[in-house]
Amino acid sequence: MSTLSSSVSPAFSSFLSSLGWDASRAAELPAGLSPARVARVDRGAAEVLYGGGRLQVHYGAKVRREAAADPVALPCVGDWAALRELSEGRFELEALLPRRTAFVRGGVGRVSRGGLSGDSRGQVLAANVDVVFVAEPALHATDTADLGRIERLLALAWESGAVPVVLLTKADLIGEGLEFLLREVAAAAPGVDVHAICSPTGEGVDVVRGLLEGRRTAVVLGASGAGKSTLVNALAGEAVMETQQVRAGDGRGRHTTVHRELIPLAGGGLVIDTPGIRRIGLYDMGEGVDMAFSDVEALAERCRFADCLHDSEPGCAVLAAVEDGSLPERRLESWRKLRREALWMASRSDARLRKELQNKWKIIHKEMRRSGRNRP
Ligand SMILES: Nc1nc2c(ncn2[C@@H]2O[C@H](COP(=O)(O)OP(=O)(O)O)[C@@H](O)[C@H]2O)c(=O)[nH]1
Ligand SMILES: [Mg+2]
Ligand SMILES: [Zn+2]
Repeated sequence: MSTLSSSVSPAFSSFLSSLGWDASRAAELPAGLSPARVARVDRGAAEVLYGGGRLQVHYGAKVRREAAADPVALPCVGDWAALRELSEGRFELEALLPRRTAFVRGGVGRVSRGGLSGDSRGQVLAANVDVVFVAEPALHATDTADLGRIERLLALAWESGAVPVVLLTKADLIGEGLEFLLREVAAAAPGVDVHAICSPTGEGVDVVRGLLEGRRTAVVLGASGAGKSTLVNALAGEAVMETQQVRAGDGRGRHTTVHRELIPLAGGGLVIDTPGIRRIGLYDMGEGVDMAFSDVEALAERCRFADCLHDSEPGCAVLAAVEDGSLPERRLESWRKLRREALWMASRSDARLRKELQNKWKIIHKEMRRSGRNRP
């Protein structure tokens, strides 16, 4: 269908492929539109990488309509966009190409009065990402809270369809405890590679760069001050992102990265820097939590009862593993917490779907009544 390969210059097409564009993408591009990749989003407009440069584009009517119905449809960093040229050099973002992966967090709408806050609406933090880097400073990565944050991000990362990798940043500040730390974090991240890095000296950065080979796209997630932007700069080989200066006085850092931003790396591959997010809720979960807790899932298969809740049932393999110390109790607690939240989110989105359906029928009935009245 697409005439892309025949209609664009070699320079344009090599620029596109450096952004991760390929033949299967070309087949998805609507005829007559041009491809661009969203580098950054600013209320109602996107900055896209296009034709070897950057371009500010506004959203077309269809994109605005779909985003009003569901914020997940809003263009987001990493998206592939189809642009329509309105007049010489002026473009509009007319459509998004299907997302291969999407990191979606939940509970970002209104805050409810109940114990758990947030509603069932989601927000896409990054799209078409191949690797999710979960950045955690080595200093305090064994705190229950920090391991819990890693597990939460891993569940969301697995759910996104991308491959998660844990990066223990600021490895220079930990000293001898590193081996112990790596084991501790690995136990909270079954099936996930864990690397220690020190971005200012470049230690471990080559390993990270290697994960982007083949023009892959990564997103770096983690708390504010985790060293995300410092890593991005080390990968880029120059200061593309502003990093935190420790304030004199209280010694605490301040927020510097405000926008999520896609950065093409000179050596190949792309990385998305993000601001630290304080609260990250689960969104509609399929396998995400199960994959982040594959160790618990594997144990559960050996429980006497297929519907074992691992509470106090006889013959429970999960409780037995906690008893003999092979499964940290903290991890079982964490699994319970995330399962509960996932179930709660599912019930919320069921309620939302019901409500949307009701509203739709209300509108249809209203229109039927109106057209009935108007009939001559
Ligand atoms: N000692 C040490 N400091 C680091 C390292 N990586 C980052 N930092 C410092 O940690 C602070 C926060 O880094 P920044 O990249 O801005 O964090 P971000 O909020 O996650 O983007 C800055 O003062 C960095 O210089 C590291 O590997 N070792
Ligand atoms: Mg930053
Ligand atoms: Zn059990």
